[in-house]
Amino acid sequence: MNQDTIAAIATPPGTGGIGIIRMSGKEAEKILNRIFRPYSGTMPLENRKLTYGHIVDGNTILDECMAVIMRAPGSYTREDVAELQTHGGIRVMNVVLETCLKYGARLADPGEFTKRAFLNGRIDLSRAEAVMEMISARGEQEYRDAVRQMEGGTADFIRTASDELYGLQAGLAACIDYPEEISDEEGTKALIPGLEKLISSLEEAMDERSSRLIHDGIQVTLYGTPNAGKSSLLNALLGQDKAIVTDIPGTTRDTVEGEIMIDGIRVHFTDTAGLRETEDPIEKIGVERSEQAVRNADMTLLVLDGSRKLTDEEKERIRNITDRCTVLINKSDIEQVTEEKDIRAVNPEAVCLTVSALDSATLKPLKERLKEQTRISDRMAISQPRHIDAVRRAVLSLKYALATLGSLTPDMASTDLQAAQAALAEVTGDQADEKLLDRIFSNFCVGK
Ligand SMILES: Nc1nc2c(ncn2[C@@H]2O[C@H](COP(=O)(O)OP(=O)(O)O)[C@@H](O)[C@H]2O)c(=O)[nH]1
Ligand SMILES: [Mg+2]
Repeated sequence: MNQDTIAAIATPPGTGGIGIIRMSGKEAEKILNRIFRPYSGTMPLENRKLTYGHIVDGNTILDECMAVIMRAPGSYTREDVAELQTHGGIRVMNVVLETCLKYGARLADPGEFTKRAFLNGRIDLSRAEAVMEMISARGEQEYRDAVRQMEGGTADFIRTASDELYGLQAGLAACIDYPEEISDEEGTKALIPGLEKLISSLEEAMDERSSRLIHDGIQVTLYGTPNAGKSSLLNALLGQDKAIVTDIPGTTRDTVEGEIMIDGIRVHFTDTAGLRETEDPIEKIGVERSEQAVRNADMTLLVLDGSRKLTDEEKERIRNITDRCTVLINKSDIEQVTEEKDIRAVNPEAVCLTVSALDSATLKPLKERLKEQTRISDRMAISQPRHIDAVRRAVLSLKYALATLGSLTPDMASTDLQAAQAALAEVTGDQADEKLLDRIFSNFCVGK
């Protein structure tokens, strides 16, 4: 149990209708009683009941407010928690916070309330991380993942796996302890099917691709010759005029970015400076950035002007496309000189779509293609990069155990099963050192 009492402004910095100042710890109620005067005059406050009154420092009124005390263990942190709902002004919230500090609270570290909830056993580590994911979630899928994890989806899965593993460990221990009753060979053989099943269920549950999609979305880069219509396509895809469009080649000198949601996944577009030889030093840097954006993309769109013939440079680019690339033949609304067959003649593998930045209906097949890229697995129980890393280490140890069970003595496998168990425990925080906790909670915002 922590001894000191922490305080922080829990609402976002800025002005709003209401601002919440929160305290947690042994002194929370004592401090609250010093600075809060209920209109009814009745003290102490009723547990978990919102009460109207004034915040005061001695005889000075600081604000009108609503206050609540949630006594341990029935609170977010399992400690005494006091919350003050003041007016949501920057100055008033700071004055109230300073008054809490003056009477004995200490300013909370980022994530410290949630850290206490974890340390006091109210939530496991994966749920604590879900709180942060919930706060930072921007996409629908990320938000849903946070809900799933907050409701214990990850913790339940890990604890079930861990129980199965304990079963296997017990079986193995029996072989080691009673060699005269169970022969090594018999005993270890019996464990193999369970071990294999556990490995495949863990492997199935972690899906790195879906995890990345949920948290990072996908990066799509438009590239190609100047004037092909990249910026126009970006604007059409975003449904807003983000990039400047002119008929002067070299208009886009820096990368321009924008984001849309497809099925709850963030699709992040980067429009680039057209790729061409140039003496202009600024445009040169733009071209270098374009090349970098192409390298970093999950998916690239090579934009060609269908009303012109392909240049040698473009043919070279078509030859060099990767399987992440879709070729867009743009300007289908005017007379076409270059068509799909011309692209295929250069590279039979090329995936082509004919589009017009001026006609959003032609972008439908492109959006369908993007949609395919954003599909995520619905069987995923492990979705956080940190959890995936731990589960992968667990699987590795289980595979070592499987290999040793066949050939070496049971003692060797036993060490590997223990290592797997420890890796699983990192996810729920049943085994977590201070360093790991600091790393996780320092990413939180203050007041949560
Ligand atoms: N007719 C037609 N003109 C287009 C289309 N897309 C772009 N343009 C025109 O082509 C020129 C260059 O467009 P821009 O988007 O700036 O090309 P970028 O250099 O590749 O970014 C502008 O005059 C646009 O209006 C299209 O689909 N159809
Ligand atoms: Mg442009």
